[in-house]
Order: sequence, then C-alpha cells, then structure tokens
Amino acid sequence: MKLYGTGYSPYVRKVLVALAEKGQSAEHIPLFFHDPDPAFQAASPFGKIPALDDDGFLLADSSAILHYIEAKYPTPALVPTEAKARGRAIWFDKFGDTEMFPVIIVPFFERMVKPTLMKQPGDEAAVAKAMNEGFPKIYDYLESQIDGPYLVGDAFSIADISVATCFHNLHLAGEKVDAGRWPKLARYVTETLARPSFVTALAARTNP
Ligand SMILES: N[C@@H](CCC(=O)N[C@@H](CS)C(=O)NCC(=O)O)C(=O)O
Repeated sequence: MKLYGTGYSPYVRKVLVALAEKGQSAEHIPLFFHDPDPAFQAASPFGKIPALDDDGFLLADSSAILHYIEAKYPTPALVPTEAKARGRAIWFDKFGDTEMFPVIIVPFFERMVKPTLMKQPGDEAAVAKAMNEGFPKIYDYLESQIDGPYLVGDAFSIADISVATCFHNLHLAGEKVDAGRWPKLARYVTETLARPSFVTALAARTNP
C-alpha cells in the first residue's frame, strides 16, 4: 500500500493515524500537492493529497480512504455502528475537513506554506483576522461538544482524527488553544495528539 502526501498535510495525517490505530502501515511518499509524478497523478485525479495506491486500487480523498481502510481492517473500529454515533462521527469528520480546516490552517499557511513553498511573504493580518473572528466560533462549538476523552461515545473514532489533526499545524505555526478560555478543548487537543497513533503520524516525513 502506497500513501502519497507530505506529513504536513492534516488530511494525509488522518490516514496515517487511522493506519497506525489499526496496526497497519503504508509506504509513505511525502510529495506535495500537484506533484507531476505520473503514479501520483493517476491516484489523485485533481492533484490533491492524500491519495492511496493499494496494489493497483487507486483512491483519493482522506475520508474515502478512511472508510476504505475501515472496511478492509475493521478492528479496532474507527466508525461507530450505532445509528446516532455514526451520524455524529461522520458529522465531525466533515466538520473537521470543511469548517475547521480553512480557518485553523491560516496561521500555518501564512507563516510556513507561503514563505517556504510559495516564496511569498506571509500575511499576519490574515492570521489575526482568522484567530480573532474565525477561531472563537469553532472553539466555542467544540468546547460545547467535549464531554470526556472522545467526541463521540466512549471510543476513539474518525471524529477525533478529523478534529484533532489540524491542531498539529496550529502548533507548528507557533499557536495553541487558550486553555483559560477553552479548557476542555485545550485538554482534549493535548491528550488526543499524545495518543500513540498520532505520535506515529506526527513523525511521518514531510519532505520528498
Ligand atoms: N477533501 C480532500 C481535501 C484534500 C486537500 O485539499 N488537500 C490539500 C493539502 S492539505 C491539497 O491537496 N490542496 C491542493 C489543492 O487544493 O489544489 C481530502 O479530504 O483529502
């Protein structure tokens, strides 16, 4: 199994965490999005990361890959089977990908991606705007949802993977959750990123 995508990507990290939870590993090819490598282009029709090649079976999109891995390696389960728990887990996966990512990634994008990858100066005004306006809405919501070590029920799931993954990029950008204002979220992020599967994923290669 080959997994394409730099370890910097929160979406690639989702797959690395899921594989580690299941005791599986992949040959990790840490290229950046839109890499011209034909094998990657075949696996990712729109050039986004992550993409998977499992013995010729090609699949892009972190959530699609997570569900593929879940079906192929069902234990331990990362997608709850009970109806309400499943609905909520899928909601949090989507929330992480579509509501959180564009906002929480801003400091990392402005301070690391733009200066290094794009050779452009970062925009601190954009960082301040995201942190003052976008972050509190997301943090307030998560603070209201956290009631224990896991977001859904009494087990670690795709919900935790998708919500926690972006916080590593926030830390790389030199920011963290204000534990005075959002104590449950701050604890949840610290504990989730310290989980062995996350520790493994955080050590993944970031550069080709
Ligand atoms: N829905 C996709 C999003 C993947 C994604 O947007 N990855 C970023 C890197 S973190 C990317 O490849 N961006 C390039 C682009 O948007 O063209 C997933 O869950 O895998």
